[in-house]
Amino acid sequence: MVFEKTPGWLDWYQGPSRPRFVLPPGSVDAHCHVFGPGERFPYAPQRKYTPCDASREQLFALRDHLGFARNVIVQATCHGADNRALVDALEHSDGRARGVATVRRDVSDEDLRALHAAGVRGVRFNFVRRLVDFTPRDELMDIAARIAPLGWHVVIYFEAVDLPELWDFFTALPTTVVVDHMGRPDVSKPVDGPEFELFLRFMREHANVWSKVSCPERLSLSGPPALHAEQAAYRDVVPFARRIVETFPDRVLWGTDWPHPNLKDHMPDDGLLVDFIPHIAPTAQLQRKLLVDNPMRLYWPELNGTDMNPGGGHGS
Ligand code: 0GY
Repeated sequence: MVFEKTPGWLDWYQGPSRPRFVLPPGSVDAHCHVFGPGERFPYAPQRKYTPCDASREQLFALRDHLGFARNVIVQATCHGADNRALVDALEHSDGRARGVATVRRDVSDEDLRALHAAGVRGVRFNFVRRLVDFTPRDELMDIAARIAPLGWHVVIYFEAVDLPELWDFFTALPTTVVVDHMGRPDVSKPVDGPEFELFLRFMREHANVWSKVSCPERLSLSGPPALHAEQAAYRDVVPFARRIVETFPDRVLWGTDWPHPNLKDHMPDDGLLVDFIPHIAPTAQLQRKLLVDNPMRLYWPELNGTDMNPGGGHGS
């Protein structure tokens, strides 16, 4: 089937620069996607956008170019609860990718076991209104109860203004809970203001809550500087991400978000995104936790204590 991408949609950045920041050996890109290709893995009828194709081969080439060792591939809404593209990518990753799927309440135990065998370790619940239709909370809670015994976690995606309304649901989840993109703070508001303080309280009071300190390109109002200028790219996001990394160093993850769905004004150079990392995780110890120790603990716990670098990364 041939799909026309949503008008205004920007293609992902061709020929990304090589980052100046050298990733620690064994680093994990813990938030990225595959899209289709639509001809093989059709986009879901209920999708809110049609992306450009972004294949597993292209994702793995980016992984190697940037110096990552592994990927965590997150099911995007354009594929609905059809996880075939995700599973295909996991199965062709030589064990170097794990996944976060989307499932419905009627998923069978056999389906869950097959997803687990392919490398899925979590489900994603999306509350961003422009991306999904409403799913009743009791349905989501049933799913969480089904996946908890597998040792999986729940990834949640929401916008900061919706946290008060979602608080009770989130804090009742029985698993580790991973927040996408810091709960999308409004970075025009103060980092010490009540909105971001609520997010910090969410993490402080609930030790099962983790955060991805990702997507500065989505959150920034200041945008990127000229390529590799000394000034940090997306500098208005730095205080928010850095606060989370320094306060909760053992519960943070980082990812490129390649191929960057739904960006219409500006498409980031993924090399420049990697160069953002030392601004939010300024020490080697914080960088290692963010990029290696934390994602490995969550997604590859069985490799704990072994050589975690499978040959990828500049440090290999
Ligand atoms: C992201 C962000 C977005 C899209 C999705 O699943 C999705 O469609 O997550 C967005 O539009 O903000 O993390 O990929």
